[in-house]
Amino acid sequence: MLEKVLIANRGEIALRVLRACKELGIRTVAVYSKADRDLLHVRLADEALCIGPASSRESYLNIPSIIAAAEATQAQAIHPGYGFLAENADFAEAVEESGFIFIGPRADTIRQMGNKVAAIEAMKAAGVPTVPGSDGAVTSENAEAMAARIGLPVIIKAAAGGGGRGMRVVNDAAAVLDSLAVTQAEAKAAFGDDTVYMEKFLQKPRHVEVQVIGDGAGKAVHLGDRDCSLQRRHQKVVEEAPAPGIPEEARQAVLNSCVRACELMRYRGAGTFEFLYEDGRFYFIEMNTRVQVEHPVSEMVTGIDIIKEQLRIASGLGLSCTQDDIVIRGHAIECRINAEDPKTFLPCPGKIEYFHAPGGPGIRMDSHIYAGYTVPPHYDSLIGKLIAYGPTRAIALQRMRNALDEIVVDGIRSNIPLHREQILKDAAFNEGAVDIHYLEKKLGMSH
Ligand code: MV4
Repeated sequence: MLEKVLIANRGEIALRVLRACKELGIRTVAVYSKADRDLLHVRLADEALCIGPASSRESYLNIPSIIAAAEATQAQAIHPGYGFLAENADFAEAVEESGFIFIGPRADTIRQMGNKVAAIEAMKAAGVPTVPGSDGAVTSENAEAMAARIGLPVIIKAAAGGGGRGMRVVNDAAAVLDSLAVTQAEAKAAFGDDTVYMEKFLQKPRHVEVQVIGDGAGKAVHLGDRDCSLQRRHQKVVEEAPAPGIPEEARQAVLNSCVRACELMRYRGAGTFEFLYEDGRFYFIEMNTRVQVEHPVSEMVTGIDIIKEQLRIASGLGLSCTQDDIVIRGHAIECRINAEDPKTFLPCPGKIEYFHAPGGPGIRMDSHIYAGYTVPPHYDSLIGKLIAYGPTRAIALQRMRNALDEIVVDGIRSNIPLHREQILKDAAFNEGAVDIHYLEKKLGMSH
């Protein structure tokens, strides 16, 4: 097993990684910005180094500073968490070239999945179902014919984009060339790459994703699926596992196709296949080569600690289990708790005067906050994740409602009222199976 790991992240995920390391007897190095001296994991780590000023660019995104910290502390491996440098292939490469282990996929895998055209190509070759589309880049020469073949509406997406950045829906044949030019120009400006591709635009899909773990040597397992359809402006708000109401045959087929794809690419570490699900069919859209915010719901229904698996794989110990050992049992729901105004959704940093964590059977709170902690204004507004597990979805939902009645975060505004008063009381959400537009439509109506 690894002996010392540097945690190149902050907030709840840094604490989550620290806890897994401590469980495995791995010593920890925290790196933090000047605005983050008071983070809980910084206090709990064996060693802590300041790597720069508050701005992410100069600290958590500063590759030379992070590698210098690993050298200074003689860490063996670097865990990138999510966000920041987690899916930066140049970082993964720099880490390994400096003689450290990157806790994640090989740099070439990250690079391939970062190019959405290459990712879709690899998935098609592996038998993962994809969206009917351009099968490669779209240009002004072929765009109109492509749109006609696929059928309107279509969506044009940047190959270097992802997560909702750099895409445009086209409803009208006369608008194809203009939309293409605008999307290409935006892609060039945002990513330095104007490659775009085209897909059939699905009007009311759900967002269903598959959690996988690969050993890097051709063995992989899935930990089931998650539904992440409740989102606002491409930010997930509530996630759950398993995705409700999916026919078992379609579910098994897509899960197995993801495992096959991982085995073909000798995928290493934790990853997520993102799908749109509509009318009983799955359509691959992109792959995330990191651990995700919502990984706890998959942990709760499988009993597998995904961070510990990442650490095992990076240690060369392989997976702790085979697919036959993994049973999806019960249901888990996660509410993302953000320091934001519940009406305007604007970030609300500031001092937490009082914090009471909810408890009871099946309740898990992954959070770095404590009474007296000041949420800095420089980073995203996630202050914790409340996870409810139960033997059934109905029980998980009721445990979540109870937990939302118990939790107290005083001193700053948060989206707890949104979860308690709007989402967990919503009839369609309680029935399971709302689409990706549902929350924005509901919020639009109540404003
Ligand atoms: C789509 C789509 C409809 N049809 N692709 C947005 C984020 C990025 N991961 C892909 N996205 C979408 N791709 C086709 N062919 C609708 C979306 C989309 C979306 C997807 C998942 C979760 C939330 C979303 C919100 C708006 C649009």
